[in-house]
Amino acid sequence: MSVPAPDEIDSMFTAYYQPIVDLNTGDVVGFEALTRQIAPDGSAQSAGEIIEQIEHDIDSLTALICSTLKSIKRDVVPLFAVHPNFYISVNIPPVILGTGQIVKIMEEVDLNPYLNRIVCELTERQVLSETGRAALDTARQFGIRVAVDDFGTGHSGLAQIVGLDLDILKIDRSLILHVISNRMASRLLRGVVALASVMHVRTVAEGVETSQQAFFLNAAGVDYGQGWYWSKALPASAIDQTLRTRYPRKLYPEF
Ligand code: G
Ligand code: MN
Repeated sequence: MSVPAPDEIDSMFTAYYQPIVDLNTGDVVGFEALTRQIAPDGSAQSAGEIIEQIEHDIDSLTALICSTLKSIKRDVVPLFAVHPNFYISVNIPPVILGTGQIVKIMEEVDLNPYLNRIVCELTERQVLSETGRAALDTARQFGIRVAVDDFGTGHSGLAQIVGLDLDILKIDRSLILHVISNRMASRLLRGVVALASVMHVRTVAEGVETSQQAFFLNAAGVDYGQGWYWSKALPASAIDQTLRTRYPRKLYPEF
């Protein structure tokens, strides 16, 4: 599979949006923008493999991030005035942050008036360069919030986040998967919640699939959840209605 050229990217991909839900109230507090590949029949497909290819080419990867940001500008910005409290989260690879250009990229796609509604998700799986750290500091001065993605999977763990001004910790799905069935996983989860509390950051549990998990995570003090229990990633046309929805909180089982 060859890497698509930068000028092919816009027509190949689109963004879908997965809701992030307040575990106390069931309100939708934000969405994560996720890349989908447009298939020949027009349907949107997972893009994992091709994104791995694109990650090897900085120009194509930059074009892909710009394309996602352009989708956000088109799909989400018109809703900011209607729904004044939700945020939009976007995955920014460390190599892109490493160019130090993130605020400039936001300007290029005309998102700079909305930086306070944007969260940059930074994966913990790849190492962030010094330039990337400086870029994040600058971005925060402009009002962008920063989330550490996939927390709990990185090799470097705490070393990666020491000295970063963070707003949100996203707890990796691999930990959430076992919180009900495994005593150590549930203790570890409560440890991460304590860590987030002393760091004064919010927590998002990723990959929540069952009501039992949602119940446990809420009881353990996790702020927000994201996962198939509430919703898969949705096309842009569903965002407005989803923001008017409050997911039922009382459906958690008694056990
Ligand atoms: O690492 P990141 O959070 O960016 O990855 C999001 C990926 O996780 C998406 O590809 C999305 O389809 C997938 N995903 C989202 N919610 C769930 C879930 O509840 N369960 C599982 N298995 N995957 C999920
Ligand atoms: Mn993410």
